[in-house]
Amino acid sequence: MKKIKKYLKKHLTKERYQHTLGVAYTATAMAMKYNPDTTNSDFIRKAELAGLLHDCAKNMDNNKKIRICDKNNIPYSDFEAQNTYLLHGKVGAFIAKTKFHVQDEDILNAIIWHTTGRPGMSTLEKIIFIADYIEPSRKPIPDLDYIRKLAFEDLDKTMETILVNTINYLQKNNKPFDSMTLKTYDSYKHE
Ligand code: DGI
Ligand code: FE
Ligand code: FE
Repeated sequence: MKKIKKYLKKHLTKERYQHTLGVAYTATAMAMKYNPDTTNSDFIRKAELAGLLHDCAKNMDNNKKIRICDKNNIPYSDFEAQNTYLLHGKVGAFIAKTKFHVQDEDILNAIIWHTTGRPGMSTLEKIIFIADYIEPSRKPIPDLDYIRKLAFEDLDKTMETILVNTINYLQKNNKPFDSMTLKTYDSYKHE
């Protein structure tokens, strides 16, 4: 944990580091609420680690992200190649695995999918996706305090609400959708 924090402090802006700590402790609290096995705290520790690492590649140079993907056979779509900030999840998971020896697939998937989500997300994936959106230093977003309460009541309803908000935000700002964002939205909107 110390080594990871040192790396993050060095590679992230001050604001991004602050956000990262916020996601780590929000995810920790959510994991306490949704822990599937209350005889131990493995799940809680996983959430903290995934939260800490989710944006570890966020401030990386765009060309470097592409280079890392090419060199390590990490596939990406044309859309991701054009909107390279979407790649920080995949590259972040690669760093988690190679630099910090994270082997747990659930943690790696939570990092990979934290921006677009995906259909059929695990509880940990949902927690990181949601914690990213609701952590205390997030700048005001519509319905944020309603979503913060909902996050501790119903994960799928929270997913749906965040995805509706994100789609609306992208539409309003004429930003193109990643196909995975739409697939995720479709899969949660009727639940
Ligand atoms: O890295 P963070 O800023 O903490 O959060 P994030 O990784 O969830 O990224 C959030 C941004 O990603 C937000 O501005 C919305 C944007 N985003 C999510 N899905 C899509 C998207 N942007 C585009 N262009 N297309 C998408 O499908
Ligand atoms: Fe992110
Ligand atoms: Fe984030």
